[in-house]
Amino acid sequence: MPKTIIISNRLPIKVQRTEDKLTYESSEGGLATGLGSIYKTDDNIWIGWPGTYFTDEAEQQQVTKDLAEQSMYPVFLTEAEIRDFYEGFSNETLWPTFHYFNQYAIYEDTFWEAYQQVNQKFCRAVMELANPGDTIWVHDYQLLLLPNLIREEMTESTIGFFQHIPFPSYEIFRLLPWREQILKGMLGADLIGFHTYDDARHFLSSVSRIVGLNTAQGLIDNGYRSIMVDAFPMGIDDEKYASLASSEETKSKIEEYREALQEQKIILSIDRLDYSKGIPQRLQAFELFLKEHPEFQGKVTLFMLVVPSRDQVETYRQLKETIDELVGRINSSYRTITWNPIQYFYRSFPIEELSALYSIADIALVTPMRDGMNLVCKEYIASKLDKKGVLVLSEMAGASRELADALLINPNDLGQLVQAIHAALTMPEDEQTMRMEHMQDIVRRYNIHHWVEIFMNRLDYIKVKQQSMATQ
Ligand code: GDG
Repeated sequence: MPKTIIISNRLPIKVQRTEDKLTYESSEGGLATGLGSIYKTDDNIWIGWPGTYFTDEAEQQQVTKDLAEQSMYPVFLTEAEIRDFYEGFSNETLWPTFHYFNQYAIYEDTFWEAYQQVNQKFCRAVMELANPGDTIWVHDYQLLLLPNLIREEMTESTIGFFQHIPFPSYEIFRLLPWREQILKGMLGADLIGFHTYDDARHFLSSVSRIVGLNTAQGLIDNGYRSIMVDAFPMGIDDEKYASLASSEETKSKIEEYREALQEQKIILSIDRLDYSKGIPQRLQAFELFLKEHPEFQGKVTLFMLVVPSRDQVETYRQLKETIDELVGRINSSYRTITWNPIQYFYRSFPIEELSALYSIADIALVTPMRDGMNLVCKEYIASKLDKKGVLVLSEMAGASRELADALLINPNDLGQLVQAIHAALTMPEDEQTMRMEHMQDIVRRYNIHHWVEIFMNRLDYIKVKQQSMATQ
């Protein structure tokens, strides 16, 4: 029976070696939840890196055997591969370029070599498992070459590709020395999906200008196949966040926080440490807000969670320093004996505490400079059981295309951000409810299960279309 093979850089599980024992901890990420309905059924399987280095052959065999019971198949990567392929080409070349921070991009041949080799390694893993007739779904920017590598081995296969981060405009993308190889790698797929129409449009423009193919109406004709390009805005598991918000554990956390915070209005900000997230700009806007609206001093607290990430890399280390300094400056200028304007945490939180923070936050401040989608804002909406609360959202996040009832801002416009914070804090409750209900409707309707279903249906559709075109 034909099966579906999901491939991403990381498996939805973390395998760890503690002393001489192996432990397996599932990841509860949105993608894992959505694709769970696929890879956990029939003979379907998920291929990816298990998150730890395994060099011993017996150990590799043990991990492979254990993971097979959970429908997963590991690709073992070495420390050098993670350094050059993942931290190097993926995160220091592609990530900055695709988020319009090309001044941070490193163009390094050894990174590119490793990127090609690891994509080939993933291809070999696919070849060990794939049969003609299987459906293959490749995820994200670490594996841009994989669709075509698979196509060269199995010409007739059905391949979908989804990119979770933005696709930049042609003027930015063409700065990459390996732009043509990257596009040709992606074009091995039959269906190429992005979060927004703008990302899809930028991709088509690069294909037409760099590869010289016809891209009319979102269909690319490469002479052999029609390749479809479209937007598939990813959703979340809304029911999970709603039921977490009403769980006993979350409720007791809410009580604890409420008691500590008394009547304070809460503004919530949650990101991984990254320059694309606009954290310093957000802090500057909050500082300006306190200055321009002194009546809110002592009455509002910014809860800022920054999840540690890549802080050994120079750009990230500097960003962390900038944030530390800004928080220190604002808190020392405005704090009183009984009030601290910013509660700053540089660590990650258990999901129940996250849920409690979503529940009590009067405002979610989601202001990235650039973001593929941004799931935090959707999780905030799904957690609002009382339908109160305001979302302030950057126009530069993919989610802004769907969530028109948020207060949309340009993260570079500090004045506008200050106004939005003020408007959110003073918004009448009935307006909050009306906006929240509209947004909850969207988050519910276009949830993660809908996303998976619509992508898979479209992949079937393009294969049928290709066949009917071939017989014409
Ligand atoms: C890529 C794209 C796109 C955060 N802090 C904690 C915590 N989180 C969880 C959130 C949320 C996730 O991490 C972050 O969501 P993102 O949307 O930023 O997703 P990424 O996977 O980082 O990024 C992005 C996404 O792919 C999906 O296509 O939206 O644009 O960059 O789920 O809840 N979770 C816990 N503790 C924390 O402290 N437990």
